[in-house]
Amino acid sequence: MTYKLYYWDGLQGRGEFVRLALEEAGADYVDVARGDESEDLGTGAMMALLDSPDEAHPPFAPPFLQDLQEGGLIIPQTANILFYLGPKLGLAPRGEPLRYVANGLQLTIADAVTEAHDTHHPLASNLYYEDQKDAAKTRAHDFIDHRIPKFMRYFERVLAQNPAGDTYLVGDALTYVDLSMFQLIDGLMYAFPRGTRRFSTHYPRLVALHDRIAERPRIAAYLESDRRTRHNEACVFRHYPELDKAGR
Ligand SMILES: N[C@@H](CCC(=O)N[C@@H](CS)C(=O)NCC(=O)O)C(=O)O
Repeated sequence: MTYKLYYWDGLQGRGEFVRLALEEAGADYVDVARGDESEDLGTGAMMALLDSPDEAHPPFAPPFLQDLQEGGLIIPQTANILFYLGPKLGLAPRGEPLRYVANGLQLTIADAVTEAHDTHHPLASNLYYEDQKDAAKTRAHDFIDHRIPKFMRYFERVLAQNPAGDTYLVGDALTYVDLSMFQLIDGLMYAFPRGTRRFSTHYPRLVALHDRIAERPRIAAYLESDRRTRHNEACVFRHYPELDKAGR
């Protein structure tokens, strides 16, 4: 085994952005929290590492990755994990300059993910959704009316203006950023089916990219497998009908 991925069991969450890259590359990895306690896996093993007083570089929160080929080095933060894994998995742009462009896009995707999370937790992450429903509605409707269009118009423009053509977001070959864009669009479509109904009209290149990614043989097999947790209301992308509304 080469990599251990640490992320909460039972939801796609931010771990899914890393999982998609590992799956596309056919990497040798284990999803620690989903594993069996008898094999020193499971959520207990993840918590033990998070709280370990002996870990040289302790992570703050899942997801984090452990590279067993590098003495068990721990890499935290979704975008940073993908920046690290990209070249090793053949999913980074060729050449250093474009790797920073890819990282910039990945960080922008992370911003969009955080804003999607904040639609159902606008006041405090520690409060239940049920304790902040009114604010959530205001935040979600603003997200649908203003923030989703701003993010998606930008990503559509990135794809349209790619000097290497509009098949991939960066360069002329698949990168982890394309896989993450699939996940962002997939999550938004799940959470806000009404708000995203006109996506293919407004963002045709992005929707085509999403559909192409879903059809890649390893991704298609993964999406059908029981390794892909279904979208649910424990995730960053939650479908609460009362937060959804028609998009512009
Ligand atoms: N910026 C981090 C955010 C990590 C994060 O918020 N992880 C969540 C799960 S998706 C968590 O467990 N947070 C615990 C906490 O913030 O206390 C990333 O992109 O990886």
